[in-house]
Amino acid sequence: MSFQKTARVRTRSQALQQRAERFFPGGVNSPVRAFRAVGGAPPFIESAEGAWLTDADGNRYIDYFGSWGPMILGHAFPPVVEAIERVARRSASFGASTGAEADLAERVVACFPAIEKMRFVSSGTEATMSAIRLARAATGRNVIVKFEGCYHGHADGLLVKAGSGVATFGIPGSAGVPDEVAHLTLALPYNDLSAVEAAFAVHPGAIAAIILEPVVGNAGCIAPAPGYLAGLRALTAREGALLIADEVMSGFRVALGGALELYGVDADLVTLGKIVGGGLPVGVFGGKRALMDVLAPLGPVYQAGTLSGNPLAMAAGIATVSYLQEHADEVYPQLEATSKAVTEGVAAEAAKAGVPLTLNRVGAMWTWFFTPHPVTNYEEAAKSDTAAFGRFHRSMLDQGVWLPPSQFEAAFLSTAHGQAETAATIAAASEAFKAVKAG
Ligand code: KE4
Repeated sequence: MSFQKTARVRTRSQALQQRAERFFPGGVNSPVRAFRAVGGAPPFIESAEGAWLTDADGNRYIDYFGSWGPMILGHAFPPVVEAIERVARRSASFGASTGAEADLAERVVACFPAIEKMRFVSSGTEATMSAIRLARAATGRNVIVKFEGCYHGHADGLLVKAGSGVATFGIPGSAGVPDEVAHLTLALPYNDLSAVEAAFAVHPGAIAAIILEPVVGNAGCIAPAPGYLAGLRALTAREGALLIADEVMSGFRVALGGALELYGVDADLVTLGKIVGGGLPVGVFGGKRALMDVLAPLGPVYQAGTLSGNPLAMAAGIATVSYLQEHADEVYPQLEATSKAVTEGVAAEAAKAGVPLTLNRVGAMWTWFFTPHPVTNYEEAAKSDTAAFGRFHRSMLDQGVWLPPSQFEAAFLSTAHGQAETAATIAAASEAFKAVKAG
């Protein structure tokens, strides 16, 4: 497909933004879409196909956020479209069980051996919120440990920032989160096992679970240090706490079986989202059978959802996950090769331009941090030059390359991205680093 170089007119997007602001705070239904972290006005999308987005003014962009992860097979992937069309003719929702739920569940269990039983929900937030309720019921404990820079959706107890000391209780990370709720969450530095040891020492017998992104995407991309995940697994097993691997972003992306497969670690509970729904609303929480059978209607833990296991979402998820399973031997090496080529090609342009850049990548998720220093936790990520990232983002967007609109997000690509997109992206970056230098 042709790569547009002309200046971009976005008058229709601007009109749509003004209209949207009448109905939605900031004109958006999710804050990051407002481009507040990078400046400029967000284009409105009209359609997408493969690796390419088309906005309301007909401008085209190479897509490197892929609906924040789900579109690993590219936009409008024919088997997914056909599956949705086929099922939609039989009604969109029943509120009763269908065979399709177990059809997708069989595939999830095959990819994530840590999941023996599961529940479908309609978002990653519901998945993590439910997993935490389950962990508290199963352990009889209330304190949760999360890590700074990890995002697990917007449930109150997970919108918590670190307290003053490493093992002191968290403080609200959002207005509307009561101190009483925040005080049940500890926010610790990622990639630091000593901080977790200290938390267990200060709060013996009180910690129900540790929840983490096994590959962080929400601070920008940060990989687990060697031995970190295994260390968390050992500590939680020793202390009688549960380990919740939030693979909403990394699941099916960094490997078919997510980070758990990639790093060879186990978890008591796993949450999934994004790719498992193929672009439709699906979240999953699951784990060992004995843990999951505590859920209603079998046990005392209540959890429910009107559209849980929705037939259209199941169809899109089945089409996506079954394609990944059947073609894993070519899909993941291809994603790895394309990601390596484009991320290192752009990093080479930064070096030529004298722009400090640190590339963190795990498979087909990565971040170019605008800092010369290594980034192994959120504190180090936060030292990035976000203004420089903003200039980079705006220049790339104007050249037809749409990156996630925040330094603290991961970029993604799909099997639809190929050499043409890689070459165009590197060429655009060469120009964009001039804009970064110009300040
Ligand atoms: P949702 O409730 O947005 O479906 O999932 C929450 C969630 C849970 N866990 C992880 C690891 C996640 O990355 C997410 C959501 N990711 C963000 C992207 N950083 C979604 C984008 C948005 O908020 O609009």
